[in-house]
Amino acid sequence: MIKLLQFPRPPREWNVSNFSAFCMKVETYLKMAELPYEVVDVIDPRKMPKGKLPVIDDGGKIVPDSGFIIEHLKSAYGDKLDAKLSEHDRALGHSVRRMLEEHLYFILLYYRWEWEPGWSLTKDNFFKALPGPVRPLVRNLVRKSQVKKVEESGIGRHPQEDILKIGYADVECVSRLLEDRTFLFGQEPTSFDATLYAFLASLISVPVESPLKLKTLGLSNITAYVKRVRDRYFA
Ligand SMILES: N[C@@H](CCC(=O)N[C@@H](CS)C(=O)NCC(=O)O)C(=O)O
Repeated sequence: MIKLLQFPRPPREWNVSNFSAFCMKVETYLKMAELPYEVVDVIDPRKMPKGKLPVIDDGGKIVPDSGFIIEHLKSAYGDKLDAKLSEHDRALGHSVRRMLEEHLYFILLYYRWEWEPGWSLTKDNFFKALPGPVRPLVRNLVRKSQVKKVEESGIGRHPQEDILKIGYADVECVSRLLEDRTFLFGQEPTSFDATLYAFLASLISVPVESPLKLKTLGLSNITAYVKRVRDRYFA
């Protein structure tokens, strides 16, 4: 059976299957594609081939990176989710995916690791699987490295009101593209919905009450979409 290596699950009140949107993306894809899998908890991503999670172990074949994982799953088990997509929709899906994974991602990191109210929740919840004595040291080191990523991405150089503005522009763009459809491209999910759900839920379902979350909750098609995917695949 496919093994999905990911961070240990967050507490129930986080309302998401993983702290990491990339891990959620792969798990959502596996569910949408109806591929059986089991989860393996990994505490230290530095031991992974690319130093990051998620990774899958598919019968001994180790595949890191959510994008390459989905490519592998498509070629090994067929591509029923995306088979009917037009070239135009594939290109559009690709652009949306990149916007969320390579841009909105750093804004989510900012609100969880740098913004103090978010950090106080991350600090108390993300490190629970670590043995007590090493916890304070590790969490400070990890925070430092996450904040460095936010700064180096350029997001952390903006004042807070601009971070909200920049993040909301992404979410509003998704809302306009989604309109009132069930999934991004119609009645049935595609692999792009795995990314969309993972990043939107990571923003609005978790208890980090960021200004971006509060503003996004005003977009009714986004909140309905997140609820719909969650009810269908993670009930
Ligand atoms: N491009 C990768 C990104 C994965 C990623 O950034 N994972 C983060 C968690 S959200 C991670 O493992 N970070 C650990 C680190 O950078 O030390 C993918 O699509 O899987």
